Amino acid sequence: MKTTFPENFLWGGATAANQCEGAWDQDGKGVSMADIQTAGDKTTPRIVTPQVQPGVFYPSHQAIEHYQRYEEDIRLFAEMGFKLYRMSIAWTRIYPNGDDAAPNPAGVEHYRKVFETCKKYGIEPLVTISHYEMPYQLAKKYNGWLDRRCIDFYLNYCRTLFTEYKGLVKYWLTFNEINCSTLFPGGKMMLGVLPKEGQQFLFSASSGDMTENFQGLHHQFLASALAVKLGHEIDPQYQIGCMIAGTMAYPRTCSPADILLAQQTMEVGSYYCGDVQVRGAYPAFAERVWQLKNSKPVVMQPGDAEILKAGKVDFYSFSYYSSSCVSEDPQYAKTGGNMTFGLGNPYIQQSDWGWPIDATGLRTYLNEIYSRYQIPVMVVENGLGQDDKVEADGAIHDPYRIEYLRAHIKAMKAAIGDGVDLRGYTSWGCIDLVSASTGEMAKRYGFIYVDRDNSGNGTLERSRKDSFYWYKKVIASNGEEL
Ligand code: BGP
Repeated sequence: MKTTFPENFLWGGATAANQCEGAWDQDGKGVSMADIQTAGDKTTPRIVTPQVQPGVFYPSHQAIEHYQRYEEDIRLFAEMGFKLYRMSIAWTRIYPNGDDAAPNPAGVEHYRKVFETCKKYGIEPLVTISHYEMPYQLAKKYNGWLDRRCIDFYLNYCRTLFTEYKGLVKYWLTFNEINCSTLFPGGKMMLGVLPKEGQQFLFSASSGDMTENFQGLHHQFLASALAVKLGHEIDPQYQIGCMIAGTMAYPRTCSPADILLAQQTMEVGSYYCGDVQVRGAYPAFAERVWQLKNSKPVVMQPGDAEILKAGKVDFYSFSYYSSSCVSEDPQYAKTGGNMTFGLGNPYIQQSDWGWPIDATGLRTYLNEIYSRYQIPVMVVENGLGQDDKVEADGAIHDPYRIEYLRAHIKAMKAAIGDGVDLRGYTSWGCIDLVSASTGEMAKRYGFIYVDRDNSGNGTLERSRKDSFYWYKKVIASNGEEL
């Protein structure tokens, strides 16, 4: 039994453009869906404003200025020994409105420089093509992914990326956490749908009509499949993956009803999207999912099934933070937990932001996925969001983060021992950045501290946390020194 990481294992870290770049309106960039989201916190939800409003603080607008400081940041990643840097391209830097006739040359050049810098430091980029930041104009003019025309706009964008960065990039992900729109009605915001005047998308609302969610998602599936096909035509070396928000659903009790519910939760949460993107067809249980999730059946056009079949991904990637419990028993349904993570689990602890911490669940999930799909797997997000304290001497001691990551890396190692073909690991927010769910800076994931607070104050100076030196050792020893 193998219990070590493979020799060429891809260690690294992950970011997303809208959470780190800033420079939201520079060098021809258009407004994205992320640019109209206000800051929230643990208890205050982020608000999506109908357009960019003067005097409102939007955390993505400056973020941590990775746009200006990418060189310094990549140098720090290299110092830790990164082999892989997962990052995303802001669609609105390449096509500011989404439906422009030609790409924006300044945007194209920017990412070329970023990739060249990665190359200089021996880091392979892993590029998310769309990470929660659809061009605002596509939302406004077309209602986002509810309109099939967005497939063509997305493919134009992909064609530009695949052609311009041939030789500089090998790994691509078509959509970040594509399954999020299946989870709750407000997930349609991830599909580029704007709330109607005076309305808000509530991520805590678990009921409501989901027909638009599933239809918009169908269009993304088609776009993803066509992108995979196109990418392989442009460069057969390209490795193009799906990206799913992965979470293990456990039955809260051993009642058969709870076992069934846990299975169905996994189907909605992971396998519905995974099956389409990996196997190239909707699963047999699709109709039950639509029924369960209060959606009318997805409308397919002639030829759609063939498109899905011809665009199967090369590898399965996912984010993993937590597991959740589900139960039919109203006794548990009433207690603890939130919508996203289901019911509380008495066997596991939660983070300061209420996210359950369950490293064993990562091993279980890896085994589930690999035995189902039998294609290479990558963990492309994982980490602990927690605030850090800067000591008087400038040191930042973050043993809690090291403990979290150590446990999850051990779980991956065990999964490799189980036989899982795991190729890479990019921990989330390798440098502190804006939180997607709350818009805060205080929810820090980084090995690198960034001096900036929730209201946008700070020097933006970077400093190394204890976890920086720890992760460097982990990489240098290929996961042996934990
Ligand atoms: C994932 C997103 C990331 C990231 C991460 C952590 O769902 O793909 O963009 O932000 O979650 O979440 P948060 O920033 O809300 O703590």
